[in-house]
Parts: sequence; structure tokens; C-alpha cells
Amino acid sequence: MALLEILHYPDPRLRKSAEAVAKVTDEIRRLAEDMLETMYKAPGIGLAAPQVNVGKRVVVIDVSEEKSSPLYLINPEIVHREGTEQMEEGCLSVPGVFDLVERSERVTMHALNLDGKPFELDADGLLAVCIQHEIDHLNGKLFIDYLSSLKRQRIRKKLGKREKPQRQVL
Ligand code: GNR
Ligand code: NI
Repeated sequence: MALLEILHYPDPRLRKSAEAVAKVTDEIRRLAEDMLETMYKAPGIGLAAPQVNVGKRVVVIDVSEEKSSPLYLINPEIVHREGTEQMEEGCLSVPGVFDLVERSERVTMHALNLDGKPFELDADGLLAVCIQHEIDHLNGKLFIDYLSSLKRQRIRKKLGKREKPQRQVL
């Protein structure tokens, strides 16, 4: 097990679309376990591989209070949505920023587990929000993309305009 480094907005690597996992190998299982450890340590309730600079469609989630119910999602896809709801969101890649985002209230999701077996999950509440937030990461999207451009501008100023490496002084 190992802790991984979490990338921060506006790192351009967070904007790339991740590739589907062709086969769930030991390497993928190791990645998922390292991601889970990194997520618990942060602490957070979800983590997507692009946040740790791995361009693969791997997500870990645990919305339980006791950190006792890890979910491993390989190639997750939402196959059904119902309703809309607003919830205050944050992101480990956008530290210190919290704001309301409107998303689907209930979702049905398809994914592979760590054995490479397909499964389906119905989710609502925080779990439904988290699934949508993490799948967005796999597509290079961040929750602040749903905010007004004025708010995004302020966040960008606060977190630094480091699209390109910052110029060294002296
Ligand atoms: O830890 C997290 N909390 C959270 C709260 C509300 C909505 C979404 C999230 S996900 C976030 C961890 C994270 O950044 N996952 O990508
Ligand atoms: Ni996030």
C-alpha cells in the first residue's frame, strides 16, 4: 500500500479524459487499494484515478461514517437518472472550495468490480452525488465547471494560475 499525490486545479492533467480499463489486473487492484488509502488519509469520500495522475477509468468511494464500506468502480457508467437535487460539494483537487451543484437525485450505475465482474448499483443521496462527481473526473470535468464564470475566476485566482509551470524568480 502506498499514498499517492493528489493533483490540484488548475493542473491540466485533471482535464484529460481517462481510458477504459481493458482487463482488471493485479496492477489495477494495487492502484485501487492505493487510491483507497489515499482517499481515507485525505480524508475524502471518493477519488478518481486522474486525480492521482493515472489516466484510467478507476474510482473508489466510501460514504460510510466508519470508513467501512469501500466501493471499487472500474469503467463506471450511469445507465439511468431520476430527479434533480442540489448539494454542497467539495473536491480534493480543489482544496478549500465548497459550493452548491445541481445533479441527478437518483442514478443507476454499471461498473466492474475488482474481480472484473459486472455489477449494477442504485444510488441516491450523497452516494449518487459522489458517483456523478467521480465519473466527471474520468471525463476531465470538475465540480467548479458548474459554477458561474465569475466564481471560477475567483477560485482560479485563489488557487493560482499555474497552467504552465510558474516562472522561476532569479
Ligand atoms: O471528499 C469529497 N467530498 C465530496 C462532498 C460532496 C460531493 C462530492 C464529494 S467528492 C470529494 C472527494 C473528491 O474530490 N473526489 O473526487
Ligand atoms: Ni473531486
